[in-house]
This record gives sequence, structure tokens and C-alpha cells, in this order.
Amino acid sequence: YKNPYYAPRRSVNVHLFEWKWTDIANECERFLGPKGYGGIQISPPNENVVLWTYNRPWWERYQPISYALVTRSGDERQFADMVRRCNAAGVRIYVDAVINHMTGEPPENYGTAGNTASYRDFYYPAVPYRREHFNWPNCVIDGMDYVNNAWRVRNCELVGLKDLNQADEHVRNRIVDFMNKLIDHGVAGFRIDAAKHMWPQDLRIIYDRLKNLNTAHGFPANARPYIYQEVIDYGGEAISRDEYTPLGAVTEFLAGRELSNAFRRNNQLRWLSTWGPQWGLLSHSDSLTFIDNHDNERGHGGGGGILTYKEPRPYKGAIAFLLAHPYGEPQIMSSFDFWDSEVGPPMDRNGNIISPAINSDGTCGNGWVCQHRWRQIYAMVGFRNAAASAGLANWWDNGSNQIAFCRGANAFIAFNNDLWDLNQNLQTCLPAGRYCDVISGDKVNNSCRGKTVTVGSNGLAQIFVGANDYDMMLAIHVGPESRL
Ligand code: AAO
Repeated sequence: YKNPYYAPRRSVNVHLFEWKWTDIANECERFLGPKGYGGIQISPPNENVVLWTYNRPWWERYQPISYALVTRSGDERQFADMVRRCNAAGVRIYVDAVINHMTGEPPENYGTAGNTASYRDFYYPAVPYRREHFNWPNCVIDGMDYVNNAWRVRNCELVGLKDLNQADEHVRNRIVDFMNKLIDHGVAGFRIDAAKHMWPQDLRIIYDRLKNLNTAHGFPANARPYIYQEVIDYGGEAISRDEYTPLGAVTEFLAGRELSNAFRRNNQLRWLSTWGPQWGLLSHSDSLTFIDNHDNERGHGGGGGILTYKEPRPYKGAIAFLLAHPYGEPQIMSSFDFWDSEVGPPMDRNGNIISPAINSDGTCGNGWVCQHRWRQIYAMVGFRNAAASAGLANWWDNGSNQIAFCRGANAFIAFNNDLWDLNQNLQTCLPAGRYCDVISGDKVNNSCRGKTVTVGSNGLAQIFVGANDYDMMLAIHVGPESRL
């Protein structure tokens, strides 16, 4: 369950938060495929409650009404078309699976597929679930439970969301049928929402009943779905991420917290020479790494202090380090612009999601941030693919916030987060020649719109990253996007 089964020479998962299936299919073909992205985390595809009372907040999608594949992102036919077209473009789809619970007790009681529920009776006829399928008698998790009561964290309700009992055979079968249907459609795996709130032994039974990935979509025989479990663990709680690593990969929230700290200059970049498990992070193969996610970019789920698109310079630096370093399986966030932590995606008066517009410079419009289209970010996807499995080599630092390293003989990156220029003759490990710095400008028709770096026969090159440069990093590699 720990292999994402990316297509060859690809990496990096991007969360296309609240995107529509037809837009994702187009994005796979016109951008993500060509730029080398490995996969996409999509928003929950199953029916959720419609919450006009809160003007259709983004979080209504975390309140299931049924497992019908109909949401504001699209219906089942559009879902199937997306998965087929993305797989054909070499880009995998990972589903955000909300299987811990159903809705809370919202004011409204109908869903995006037109089904209804009777909350008082814990009755969800379109699944169906009844009271006997929920943990009973019900209780609600309170703040201290996270610290000292694992039983309550798993058996009581998360913010009042009706808590399914995954020890029940009927519940397991409904969840397994839902996930297997998605595997039939060609998805490559799942983010398990609120995994901390389910018992590991129940999750194991569910995972073990999942089908192998669909070979008709290009997966090898006997491939198991990639599973990354959402467990928030900064230490000091009753439930540990280590209870979930025997089952699959786990979201490593510490990575984003530490890199946000460092790139905000609250910690010197030189200490990153030991980045990885020595920092208290999960082992490499267990770890899904990211800077921000859809919760902590807006202060949900205990956010705060995390870099987001709203602080672009240090954010791009942190993401560049995340993608340049071999540690972990990285994921990036692709957001819609927000000013309020509850507001949903751009929509028209009927609540239909408005598609991102694509501007002539390749960025997005209509309220979509599209970090995955920022040059400094997609360039680092190309960097990671060129670096491939080469290890980290030739670490250099100035004893402060200027660092540089190689990935074998394939790629080289330098960062300057000090208040003075970086101007050094550094070992790039690359073959002699001229390279385009993919951070400061694209290579177009064999000419470089950014800085050009000349590597000598000894691998050395003069590297300059000014303290006032637009970005704090410089990256070159042997791939066609950089070699001149
Ligand atoms: C909405 C309304 C609620 C209403 C509810 C039901 O906002 O007022 O009661 O409906 O009607 C999302 C939204 C929720 C929303 C929900 C359903 O974020 O606001 O509720 O949809 O519409 C915990 C869970 C974690 C969860 C996170 C939000 O463990 O799994 O809360 N994340 C996922 C999704 C998320 C989604 C759900 C789950 C539900 O990513 O989008 O909710 O499907 C500690 C614990 C964490 C815990 C946090 C927050 O964290 O460790 O496990 O996360 O508390 O309670 C420091 C600590 C850190 C601590 C944090 C906060 O940072 O270091 O450990 O403080 O105390």
C-alpha cells in the first residue's frame, strides 16, 4: 500500500482542491501530463450534504449522504472519463475517501445526488445505514481526548459527524464496495480522511479486501492501491502515527511545520543537511510530505504557522526544498483564493463551480490560485524527475541560510535565505556545459529566459542568488528543460 504506482519518470502528487472532473481531465492532457506530474488528489467524489445555510462551504464535501458518485465536481460518467484520460496522459488519480463518518446534523438534509437522510434516526437510506451501524451510544470528541483518550477519539464523533462503526460487517462491506468501484474506474489509491478516528485493525480488514489496481488502466498485475492515511501527529497525543504505518503511508505534518519554520527564518537552513528521520520524521517509505494542506492553509485542523500561497517567496522556497530533497513522497496544494476560512470554491448563483480560466501566461483566473502552474513549482517537478533515484551529494552551506546540494550527477540546487547575496564557486556535480536555471525563467526554443549557468569540466560553476532576487533558489539539471 506504499507504492503510488506513478508512471515511469514521474513524481509529485497535486491536490486539485474542489476541481471539477472535466477540468481535471483537461488539465491532465494540457498541463500535468506534459510537465511530468505523477498524480492528483481529488476532492471527495461521493454524495455530500448541500449546505446553502453556509453558502456552500468547501467543508460540506466532508459530510457524506451516500456513496453515489455525484457531487459539484461531476457525476459518475464524468468521473470515469477523467480517470481514463488522466491515466492515458500518465497522471494517476488518488481519491479523498471519507469513510469515518456520515454528516453531522446540519440544517439541511439533502445531498448532491438528491438523496436525503433522517439524522435523528441515523438513517441514510441511499447506502443504507441505520442506527445499528454507528458507534452507540453516541458521544462527541473533546479537546482533551486527543491527549489522553484514544478510545474516545476513535469511538466518539469528530465535530459531531455521525461516527460509523467499522467493526460492523455491513459498514465494512459498504465502504469496500465504494472503494472497489473506484478501483474499477482506474484510480491508483486513496487518502484516508480522519484515519486517526478509526481503529487500525478495522482499517486493515478494509484495505485487505480492496481489489488490485485495474490492469486495463496500465497498472502492473497484483498492484495494491496506494494508501496514505491522514493522521495529524505533532507528538504528545494518545494516538501515534506509528500505529498506522504498518497499514500504509501516513501524512507527515511535521515536514510542513519544520520547513515553514526554516523558510520563515525561524531556523537556519544549514540544519536541513540532516533532513529526514533525524528530524523526527517518519521513515522515507511511510511518509507523504507537504507544506500546506486544505485544512491548515486556512487554519482548520490545528493549522497556523504554515506557509501558504499568501506568502509566495518563502512558500516557493519551502516547496522547492521539499521537491529537491529525496526524502518522502511529496504532495503540493493547488488552491482557490480565499479571504474567509469557510468560503467554498468560485461558484455561480446556482452553486455550480466556475472552471479555472487559463491566462495567456499559463496562470489561472476566475479565483483559482493554481500553484501547480507557477513556474518555480512545475520546474521543481521537472527537477525531481530528472534527479530520479540519485541520492543527495555535495551538501554545501555558509553556516547560515545559504545551502546547496546535488542529486547524484543529475541535478543541482542552491538556496539563499540570507539577507546578503550568495556568490560562490560551487560543485554542481553536473557534466560540463551550459544550463538554464529553471527557477528564474523557462527554456524556450533552446534559449534561456532566466539565468544561465556554465559548468566547467571539474563540475564547478559560479552560482549567484542575490538577496533581492525574485526567488531565493537556483536549480539546474540534466533534463531537456534545463540543458542548453
Ligand atoms: C463542520 C463545521 C463544524 C460542525 C461539523 C458537523 O465546521 O463546526 O460541527 O461540520 O456539522 C472539515 C472541516 C470541519 C467541518 C467538517 C465537516 O475542517 O470544520 O466541520 O469538514 O464538514 C481533526 C481530525 C482530522 C480533521 C481535522 C479537521 O483529526 O482528521 O480535525 N481533518 C479531516 C479533513 C477535514 C474535515 C474532516 C477531517 C472531517 O482534512 O477537512 O473537516 O471529514 C488536534 C488533533 C487533530 C485534530 C485537530 C483539530 O490537532 O491532533 O487530530 O484534527 O486537533 O481538532 C495544535 C496541535 C495539533 C492539534 C491542533 C488543534 O496545532 O499541535 O495536534 O493544535 O488543537
